[in-house]
Amino acid sequence: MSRDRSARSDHRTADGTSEAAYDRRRLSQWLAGEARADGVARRDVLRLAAATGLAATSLAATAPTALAAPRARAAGPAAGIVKPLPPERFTIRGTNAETRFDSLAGTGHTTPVSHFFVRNHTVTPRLEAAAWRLEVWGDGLTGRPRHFTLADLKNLPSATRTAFVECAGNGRDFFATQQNRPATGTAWTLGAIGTARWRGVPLREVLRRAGLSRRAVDVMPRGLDADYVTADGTNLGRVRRPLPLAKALDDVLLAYEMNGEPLPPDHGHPVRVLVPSWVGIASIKWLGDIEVSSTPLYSPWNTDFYRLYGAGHPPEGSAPLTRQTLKSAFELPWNARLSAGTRHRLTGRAWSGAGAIDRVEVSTDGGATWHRARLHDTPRRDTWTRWSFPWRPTAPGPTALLSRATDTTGRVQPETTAYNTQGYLFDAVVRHAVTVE
Ligand SMILES: Nc1nc2c(c(=O)[nH]1)N[C@H]1C(S)=C(S)[C@@H](COP(=O)(O)O)O[C@H]1N2
Ligand SMILES: [Mo]
Repeated sequence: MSRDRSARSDHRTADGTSEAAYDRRRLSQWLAGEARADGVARRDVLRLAAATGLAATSLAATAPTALAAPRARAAGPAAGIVKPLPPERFTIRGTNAETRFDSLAGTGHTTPVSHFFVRNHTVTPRLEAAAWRLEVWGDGLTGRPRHFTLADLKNLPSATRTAFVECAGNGRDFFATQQNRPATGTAWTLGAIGTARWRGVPLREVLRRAGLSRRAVDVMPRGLDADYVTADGTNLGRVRRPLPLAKALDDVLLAYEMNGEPLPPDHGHPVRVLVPSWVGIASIKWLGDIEVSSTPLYSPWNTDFYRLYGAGHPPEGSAPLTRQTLKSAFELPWNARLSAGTRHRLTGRAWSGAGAIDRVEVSTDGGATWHRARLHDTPRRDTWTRWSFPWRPTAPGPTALLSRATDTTGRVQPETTAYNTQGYLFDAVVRHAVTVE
């Protein structure tokens, strides 16, 4: 009991540091037979534990060498996405669709569904809202499993939040193109992000009504889309990832509306989880059930995936990723052609998972000098801030435009991002290629 309480208070702030401490506790409990890791290879948890120094060193011999991210089996371009994906708005990447940043110019602060990126491990399932039920179950409840219809959820107190959903791998392609070290996974540029107004019921309201026990420590939402099978044929089961109880009780929504409309099929109809400021994988779509557990939980999405591996990171990988990093982007096509001698209004967006945007600077001379961009939104946490910068190019030829964001916690976009094998959390300044003519 005291262990459960300390686990809870330790990650009360639900940030990366306390998740690291909590993760050690998860691992030691697993070693003591007190945590469950269904669907995760025993050797993978042993490897984490061994490298963290929690298990006998001989276990380190089980460390696998290949941690390549599995790729979804794509049956064709964007197979399985329901909404239209016109090429002027989207770049198709396997089962996923990346938003073209230039298509966001003039769309307003929130991203219309018509422009919002889609990240699907398999395909968008077609679910009937009327037949849908949420099951909340597990030994972290005081009683039996509870079921909620969509009408039940809508009868509970609702909350609305403007928040981005951003894939942890957003910007991954720049590990290859700017840092000469490709990482495994979808080669996103900067468009694996969108911001919407989400309306739904706070997860804590649902957990309380389901009978949350004082012993609960982890909450695992799971999607109703098909099992995820890796390229080498391993079935990892349905997409799911545990959330520490502290975060689940904080600002997490079970969202049924996106930008004032019922959630569309590709974004989780009828109900998705929305975990503000955290990596996109936490925001489970097509929610089917939530396990509430009195013992720590694992899934492949917090062991093999969504940790940082590689030189510069601990051998056991980082703690599971939580908050998103800091980025900024121009709303310009790649290799945009801009006429010399004309005043152009460059526009873009900047965002951080740690706080609000404090300032954005632009360099038009390769990073030698920086100038403040004008901000067009009141910067707020969990969402992005639009900015603009006037530029009158003179010399014709190819060049690069750079933007650099700083957030209210003092984080600044660096020149390079330390490599990690799966290409997560790219945060370096991007050199956006343009041609002046
Ligand atoms: N059930 C389920 N939830 C999921 C996924 C998925 O494939 N299945 N993908 C996750 C990932 S990796 C991301 S980045 C976001 C993407 O949300 P979006 O498609 O609405 O943009 O959903 C997350 N939730
Ligand atoms: Mo993602």
